[in-house]
Amino acid sequence: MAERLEAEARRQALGGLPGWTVVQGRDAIGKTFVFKDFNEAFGFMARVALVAEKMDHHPEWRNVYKTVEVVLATHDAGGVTALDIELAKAMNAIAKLTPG
Ligand code: H2B
Repeated sequence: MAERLEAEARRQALGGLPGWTVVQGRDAIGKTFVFKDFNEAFGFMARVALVAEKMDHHPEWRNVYKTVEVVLATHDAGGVTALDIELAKAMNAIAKLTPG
């Protein structure tokens, strides 16, 4: 099972992840993605869902119109692991591919 990242390792990993921050009150990271419209937001979610399923690592997220609020944590480990960093990187890459 993936190990929880220590605070310093997590801080360092977040340095390479534009827009991602530590979530207040729990061991998790988060980012709010804002797209052009609902179509772009949902397209992003659909692409991410395929990656998440392949990784067997799934986001906590909430969509309101063109905004997608994402929280990543590894539930089995009770905190942030390398899997969350990997999924966050994939999300940033997919968001860049999404026009708008
Ligand atoms: N997603 C996340 N974010 N954390 C997990 O610990 C996790 C998961 N565990 N997706 C996976 C599924 C596990 O429940 C299955 C059985 O592999």
